[in-house]
Amino acid sequence: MLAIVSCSKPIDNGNALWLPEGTPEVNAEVVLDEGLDLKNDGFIIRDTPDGRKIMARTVTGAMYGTYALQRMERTGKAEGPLDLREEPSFERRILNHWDNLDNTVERGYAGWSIWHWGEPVPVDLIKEYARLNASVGINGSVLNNVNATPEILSTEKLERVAEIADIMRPYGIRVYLSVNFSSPAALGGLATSDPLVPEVAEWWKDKAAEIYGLIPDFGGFLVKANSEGLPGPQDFGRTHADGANMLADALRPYDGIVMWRAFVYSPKSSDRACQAYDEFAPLDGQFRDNVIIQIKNGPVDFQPREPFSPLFGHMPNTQMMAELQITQEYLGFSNHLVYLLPLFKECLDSDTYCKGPGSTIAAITTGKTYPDAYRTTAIAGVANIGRDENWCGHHFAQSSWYGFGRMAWDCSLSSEEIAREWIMQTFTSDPGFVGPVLEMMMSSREAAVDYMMPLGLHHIFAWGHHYGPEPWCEIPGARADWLPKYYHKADAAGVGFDRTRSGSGNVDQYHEPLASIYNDISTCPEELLLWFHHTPWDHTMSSGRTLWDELCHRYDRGIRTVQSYICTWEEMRPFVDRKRWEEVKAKLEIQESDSRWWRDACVQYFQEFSGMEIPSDVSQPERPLEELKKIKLDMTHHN
Ligand code: BDP
Repeated sequence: MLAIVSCSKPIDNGNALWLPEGTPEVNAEVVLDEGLDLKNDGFIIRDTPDGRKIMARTVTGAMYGTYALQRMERTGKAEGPLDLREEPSFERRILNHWDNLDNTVERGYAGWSIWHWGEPVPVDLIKEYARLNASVGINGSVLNNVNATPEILSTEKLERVAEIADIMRPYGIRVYLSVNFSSPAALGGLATSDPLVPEVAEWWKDKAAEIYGLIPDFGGFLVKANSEGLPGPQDFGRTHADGANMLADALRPYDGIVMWRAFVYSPKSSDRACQAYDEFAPLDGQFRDNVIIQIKNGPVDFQPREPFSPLFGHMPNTQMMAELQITQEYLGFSNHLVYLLPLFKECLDSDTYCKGPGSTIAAITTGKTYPDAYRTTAIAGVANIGRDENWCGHHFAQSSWYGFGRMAWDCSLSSEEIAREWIMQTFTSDPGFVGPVLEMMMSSREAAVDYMMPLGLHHIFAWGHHYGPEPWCEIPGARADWLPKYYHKADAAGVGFDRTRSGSGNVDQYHEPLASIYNDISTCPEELLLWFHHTPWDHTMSSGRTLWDELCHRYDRGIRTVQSYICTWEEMRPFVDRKRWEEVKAKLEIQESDSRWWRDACVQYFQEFSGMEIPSDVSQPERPLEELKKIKLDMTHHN
């Protein structure tokens, strides 16, 4: 047994075991005991006759215990007697950075890449990043964009990756890389990247040897293949399984993994929501045991609300992990206050019914539903981090990063508990602040759904930047399924995508009873109505209103909720330093004005089809549609 008698600073206990720089001072003794029965960097915090102890098997576990106790001290939960034991829900808790080698960040709204490619290594910044992640239990970072360039695997870049890995290692964080499937040809000069050609497999094996020579604890590869124009095994007539397995074999000697993304939509079905399932479900059971299929929460693309991806319920012999988007690509960038944990939890808590009730996405991806299929468990969040002074562009956007980590560590925590912790540690634990701000955060995702895309509407964004509304958008020659009209299908009869059995049949990708519930307009949850049904404008909703009136009410409700945030924030002035208060205030004003923009655009556009009056008890559109159609924001390079 190794006892560390204090944990205030980096400690060399004589056994070359250190708690990393910056680990907080807490009122407890840290005890490392390799014989403890604890999984995966878990820890115990216990009050004993000799005082309070943090016990762990690993240094990383001890570090997590220290942060946990600090959190408890700061949130008023450290009163004794304590006896708690924590082990993570997911073994791999990973951030996906969509950072490019030119330091831009795809869908990043918080400045340039923190990795400073091509510039001196920002050691202190990376340490700080690692410490923030460690404090919530995140233990992996994919450093580069899923739209990966072959160059990331060049020796020069790998050496740089190794330097970053060295800085993060003490904090328990492993690095991973996104790789481009055509690297053997594009970087290695081979004639092909066909996964079944022996020279190609050899090339990847040599590359893996080079990587592990530099980074012994390298985590593995993330792969976007045959998706949105990226190369993949299908270019050579091979399957996703052929491609993933070839890479998995290269990483196997080092215990590395392949996270193979299921974000594909080759238009074999006329409904994009069906396509990932169509391609992947038939491959169940064909993947090596060091491959995990990484699946976005919804079947389309990180919309404000989607049903869960039906793939989760249909690969019982395959390891799966959820990919959530922390960066707010479709939720107002870093301008809108939208706390995302309710969205994340909605996904994890969704019951797929694949093995009867209780087969939630959390149960599946933590390996409980199909234990035989899982060698490792994981979860990924697309990072919202950049070089901005506050890391995320919006002070409140930090809460979704924090929350992703907390949920990945313990997926039974509620989004409210997580928000409360974050508020108390970030601002103040004064109840006069915590209560109103908690209410604001907890209602914010639903407010965004209301003012952007209520009742199951989706993907009616402006072309390219996904910020504002453009339900009318038409781009000659563009893929139909990148355009709003494909999704909303508004006409004189109604609005919404018919995914029922008489439509695209997507409902049958769900297990019963969901398939029948979604299929029937009278049982389909209203929040998903226009996702699954082309619904008549005069359809009666549970409120007693027509669909048209309800739609107008939802937009109005969204605006009113954001307006109430401005009032709340005014009252919070005494609790917050001037700088942060003003910065948040300025963003709330943008959000409020954007919410009216969404209402003006959507209500007036859809009115052209419904031909119905806007109810008199809601706020009325302010700007004419023709004026809104002229708005052209250049937000493609938001950095
Ligand atoms: C979409 C983004 C695009 C990503 C793609 C992906 O618009 O920038 O490359 O997803 O996840 O959400 O691969």
